[in-house]
Amino acid sequence: MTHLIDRSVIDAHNARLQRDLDSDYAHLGEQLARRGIDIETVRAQVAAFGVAIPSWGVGTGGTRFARFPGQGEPRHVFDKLQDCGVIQQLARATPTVSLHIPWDKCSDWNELRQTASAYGLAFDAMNSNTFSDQKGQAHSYKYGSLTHTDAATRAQAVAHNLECIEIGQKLGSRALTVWVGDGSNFPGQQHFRRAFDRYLDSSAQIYAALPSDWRMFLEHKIAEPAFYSTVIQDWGSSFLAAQALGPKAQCLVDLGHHAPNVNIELIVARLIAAGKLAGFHFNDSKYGDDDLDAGSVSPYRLFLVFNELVAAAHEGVPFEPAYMLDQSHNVTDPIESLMTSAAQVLRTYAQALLVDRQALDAAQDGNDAMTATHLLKQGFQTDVTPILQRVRLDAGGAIDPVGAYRASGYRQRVAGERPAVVGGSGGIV
Ligand code: PSV
Ligand code: MN
Repeated sequence: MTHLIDRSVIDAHNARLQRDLDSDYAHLGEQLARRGIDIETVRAQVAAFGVAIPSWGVGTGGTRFARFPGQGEPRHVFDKLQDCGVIQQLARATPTVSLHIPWDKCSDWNELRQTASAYGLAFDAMNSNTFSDQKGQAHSYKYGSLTHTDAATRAQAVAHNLECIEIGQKLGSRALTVWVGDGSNFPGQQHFRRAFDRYLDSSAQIYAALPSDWRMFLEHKIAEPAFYSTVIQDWGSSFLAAQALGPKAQCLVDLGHHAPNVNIELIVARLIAAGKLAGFHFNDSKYGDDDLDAGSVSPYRLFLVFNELVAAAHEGVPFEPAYMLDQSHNVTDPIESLMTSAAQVLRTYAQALLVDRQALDAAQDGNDAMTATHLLKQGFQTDVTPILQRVRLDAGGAIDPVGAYRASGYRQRVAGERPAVVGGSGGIV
C-alpha cells in the first residue's frame, strides 16, 4: 500500500499520545461496564463503520459570491484521490470515494481504479451532473435536464446518466446518485405535474439501464438553484418517484436539503419503514444548504438521525444505507475538515450504540417521556473519544489525525507541486 504520509511521522505522533489513550480507554471501559455495555463490542462496531468522501470535497469550496482558493488544491481526479488517500491513512474511517462526472473525468479509468486501490480506497456511488452545462454540450440545462420541456435535452441528460453508470462499472461502484437542479423561479413558470411526469419518464430510462446489483439514489432538495419550486423538492416527491421506478430506486437524504427545523430523523424513520432509505449526504447547516462540517452546528440533530438507524438495526429491520459526506469547505483545509467530519460521524454512531434500547422501549411503551429523553441524552453525552482514537490506532491511523497531518507538512508539500488555482469568481462546489 502506498503511504502518503511517512509512517515515522504517525508513529512518533502516536507514541506521545498512547499512554493517555490507554488510561482514558480503560476508564471509559469501566464506566460503560457499569451500564452493562461492553466497550470492545462498541469498538468493533465503530471499526466496521465507513463513510465515503465526496471527491469534490477535497477542493476548496465557495459561495455564490466568491471562492477563495486554498493552497495546493487538487488539479484533477488523481490529486483528489491522493488527498482522499491521506484522509484514509490518518483517520481510517473513509475507505471509499464518491465521484462526480464530468468533474472527475479522466482518460484511463483502469489506472484510476488501481491508484485508488494502492491508497486503500474503493469507489462509492457515482454522481451525475445535469445541473450545469459542460463545454461543447448540444443542449443547455438552463431550464432543466431530466424534466426539460424539450425531448432532446432530456435525452441528453439521460445519456449522461447512462455514461456515469458505465464509468462506475469500470470502477466497481454499485450505485448512481441523481440530483437535478430542475425547478422554477417564478410562480406559473412550470407545470408541476407535467414536469414530474417528465422526470419519471427520463428516470425510468436510467433505471432500465442499471446493472442488476446497482441501486439508484434519488436526492431531493427543497431549493437552489431553483428558488420557487424544485421538481424533487422533498422526501415525498422522492418517495413517489422511487416507488414508481422500482425496488432498486431509493431516497437519499442530504441533511442540508430541508426547510429549517424539519424533523429529519422522522423522515429517516419513515424511509426505513418503507424500505426506501438509500443513504445520506452528511453535512450541517444553520440556515439552508450551508454544507458545513457534519455535526459542527447541531450535533444532537445528527445523533437523533443515528438513533433511528441504530434502533432499526437493533430491531433487525433489513436496510443498507450508503453513508457519504457532502460538504463545502470555504475557510478550512478540506483534508482537516473531512477527517474531523468522518470522526464526527463515527462518534455519533458510537453514541447512538450506547443507548439502552430495552429501557427506551419500556419508557416509550409506558409513556415515560422524561426517562426516554434522558436515555437518549445519556448516549449523546458520553465522551466516546477514546473508542475513536483506539479504532484509528488499531487500524494503523493517527490517534489525533489533524495533529499528525499538520506535523507531516503534507499541505506545504503539495502546495509546491500543485500550482495555485486562480480564484475570484463565485461557484458552489
Ligand atoms: C446538491 O446541493 C448536492 O447536495 C448534490 O449532492 C450534488 O451532487 C452536490 O451537492 C454537489 O455539489
Ligand atoms: Mn448532496
